[in-house]
Amino acid sequence: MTAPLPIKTVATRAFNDQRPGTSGLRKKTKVFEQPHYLANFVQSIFSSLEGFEGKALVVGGDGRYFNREAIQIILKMAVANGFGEIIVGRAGILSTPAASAVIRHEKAFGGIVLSASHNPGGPDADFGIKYNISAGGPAPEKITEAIFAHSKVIESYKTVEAPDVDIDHLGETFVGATKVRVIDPVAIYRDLMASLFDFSAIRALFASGFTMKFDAMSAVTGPYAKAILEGDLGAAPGTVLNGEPLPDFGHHHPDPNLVHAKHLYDLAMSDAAPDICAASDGDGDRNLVIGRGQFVTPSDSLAIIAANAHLAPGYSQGIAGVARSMPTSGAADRVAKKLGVGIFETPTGWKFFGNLLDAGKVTICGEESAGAGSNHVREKDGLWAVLMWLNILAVRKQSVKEIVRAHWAEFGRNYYSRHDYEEIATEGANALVAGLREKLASLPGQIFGSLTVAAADDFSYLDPIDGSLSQQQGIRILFADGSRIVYRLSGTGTSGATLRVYIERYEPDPARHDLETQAALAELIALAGSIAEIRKHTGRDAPTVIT
Ligand code: G16
Repeated sequence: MTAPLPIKTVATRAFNDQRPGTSGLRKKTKVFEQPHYLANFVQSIFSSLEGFEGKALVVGGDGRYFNREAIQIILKMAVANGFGEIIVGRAGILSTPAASAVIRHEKAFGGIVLSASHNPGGPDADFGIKYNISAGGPAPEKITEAIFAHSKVIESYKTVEAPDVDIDHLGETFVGATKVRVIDPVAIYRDLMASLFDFSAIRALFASGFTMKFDAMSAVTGPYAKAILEGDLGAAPGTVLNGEPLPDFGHHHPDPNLVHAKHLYDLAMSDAAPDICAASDGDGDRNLVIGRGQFVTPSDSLAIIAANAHLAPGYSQGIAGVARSMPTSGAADRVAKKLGVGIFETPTGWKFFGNLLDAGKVTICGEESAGAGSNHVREKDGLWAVLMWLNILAVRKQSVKEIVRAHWAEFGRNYYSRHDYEEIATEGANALVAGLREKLASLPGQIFGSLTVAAADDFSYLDPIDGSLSQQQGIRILFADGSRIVYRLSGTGTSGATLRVYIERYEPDPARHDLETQAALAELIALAGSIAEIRKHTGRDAPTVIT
C-alpha cells in the first residue's frame, strides 16, 4: 500500500438529463465526452451509496469507444471516494454477465458497467454507464432515483491526481491507498459456466460432427465464446465469427435481431446451415438462437429453457420459479404451470428480477428483448443461454427444430412479434400514449372483428419482496381469446422516442403451428395500428424493426 493521495475537489455544474433509463444512463458518446459529464454521474452514484469505504468496486465494459478513458476517470474517482480495492477487467473488458459474476465471486460492494448494450459504438454513436449492487444486478429504482436526485444538485466531485493506471496487464498495483487489481475478464465466468453445464456432453456433441456459428458481432463476447466454445468445448476453429471486440463494433449495430443479424438467419435457413446459429450483443447479455430451419423467438426460448433446465447439472434439482417481463409472451407461464412452480410478471428491465432471484422465488428469468438468464448471476446472459441450448441438444439428441416443434405440440404456440418505431418525435410518442390512456376505460367489451377486448390497463407492479410499486409500465389490451397488444416507449434509446408494440396470439392446435408469424398476427397488427392511431402520431406507415 502507498500513502493516501490528496483528494482533489473539482467544481462542476449539474446536468439535468442524467436520469437512468431501463438500464442505466445511455447517451450519445459526445454527450459523455463533455467535460465533467461522466464524472458528475459517477460522483452521483458514489454519493447515493453508503458503507463502501475500504470495500471493492468492480469496473469494466464492453470495450466500446470511450471505455478506456471512462475507466481511468472512474478509477481515480473511486480512489478519492475511499474504495479499498478496484477490480478491473484486463483492457477494461468485462461483459455485463461477467461483471455480475465477478461482483458476486469477489464479494465486491458493487460494480460499474460501461456499455450501451446493443446500441452502436463510436464517437458518433452511443455510450452508457450503470451501477450494479453487491448481489451483482442492476441497481433497483430506489438507487437509480437517488443517483438522479444527486445529479441534479451536484456542485463538485472528488478525484485524485495520478498517472493513468496500466489496465492491460494482469496484476496488482496501488493508487494511493487503494489496490487496483487487473483480472482476466474471462476466467471467473468460464469456471461458472463449467459448473452449470455438462461440458463433457457438449464436447461429445461437437466431437460427433455437430456444427455451429456464433457471431460475437465484434463486441465483448468474442473472448468468452472463443475460450469456452472453441477452447473448452472443442467446437471447430472458426465457429466464433467477429470474435475481436472493436471500439466501433466494426461499424455494425451489435444487436442480435433479425435485422442486424439477418446474415445468421439467412445462413440458418440455407442449405449450408450449421446445426445451430447464435449471437450475442454489444455487452454480451442478449442472445439469438436459430436452429437449422428454425428461428426461436426469445419468448419461446425462455419457455423451452424453463422446461428443459433440469437437463443441465446446475439445475438438475429443478427450478424454483420463472419470471418474465410483462411484454414477454405467456409461453413460459404454461411451462411454470405444468411444472407447478411460480410465475412472475415484472416490468421491462432486468433490475426487476433481482429481488425475486435473491429471495429464491425464481431460478430462470427472461425477456422478449433477447434476454434469458438464471440465478447464477443477476444479469441476463447471452452465452449462458447458448450453452443451455447446447446442453439441452446434447442430452435430448434432437435438433433445435424438433425441440421447438415438440414444445409447441405439448404447450401450444404463442405467435409473437414486436414492432418498433424508432427515433420518432417525442411529442408524438407522448400523445400516442396519452391517447391510449384516455381510451383504457372504454375499451373493455368492445368488439373489433373477431376480437373482443376483455381488459385494458396500464401495467403496474408491486414488488412482492420489497413492496415497491412501479406504475405506468406499459399499456395492455387483453382480448377474450388470450391475445394481447402491449404498447411501451423504450427506456434505452438515445435519440427521440421509440415506440414498441408487442403482439401475441395463442394457438393450441398443432395443425395451425406452421403459419408465418406476421400473417398469423395480421388482424391484431392492424388493430394495434388503429387503436393507437400509430400513423397519425408517428407519421410512419410501417415499423422500423420487426422482431
Ligand atoms: C435493457 C434491459 C432489458 C430490456 C431492454 C429493452 O437490455 O436490461 O431489461 O428489456 O433493455 O428495454 P426497452 O424496451 O426499454 O428499450 P439491454 O440489453 O439493452 O441492456
